[in-house]
Amino acid sequence: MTTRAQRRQAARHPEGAIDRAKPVVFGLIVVGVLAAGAVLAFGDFLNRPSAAAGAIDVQSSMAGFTPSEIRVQAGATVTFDWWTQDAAVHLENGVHTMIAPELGLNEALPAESRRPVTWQVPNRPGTYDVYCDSCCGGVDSPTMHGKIVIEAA
Ligand SMILES: [Cu+2]
Repeated sequence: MTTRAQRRQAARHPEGAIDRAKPVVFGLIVVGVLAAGAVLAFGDFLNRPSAAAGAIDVQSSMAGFTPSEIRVQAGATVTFDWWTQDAAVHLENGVHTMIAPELGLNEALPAESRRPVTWQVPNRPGTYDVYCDSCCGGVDSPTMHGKIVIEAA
């Protein structure tokens, strides 16, 4: 039997309400931690500035160029939206490179960065080799080679 005094005591010390709220608070903390983890994991992607209109997304990594085949129009001016997530410690001189001597390309990309590379495509349709010479065996490694296909305009 509950006395009036006991009910007053319960009103002043609502431990029961706190106990009931604990699972809810715990759930909110779990959701918050997961959300923070997702932001940390995917923040790089979310923060990537959007590429200039028409820019060609090119990633350099230990797996080479992605995409490994880049198609462009002869005589066009194109922009590569070039980026890497690799750390400097894995890269000679702290950069990936993009080298195609026949095409006048010889560019460098610092570790964990992105930069636009604007390139005047020669008016010479064909398939050309492009390679990175600053990681993973460089020009001697098949992995570090890509293709640039110049299509007749
Ligand atoms: Cu490289």
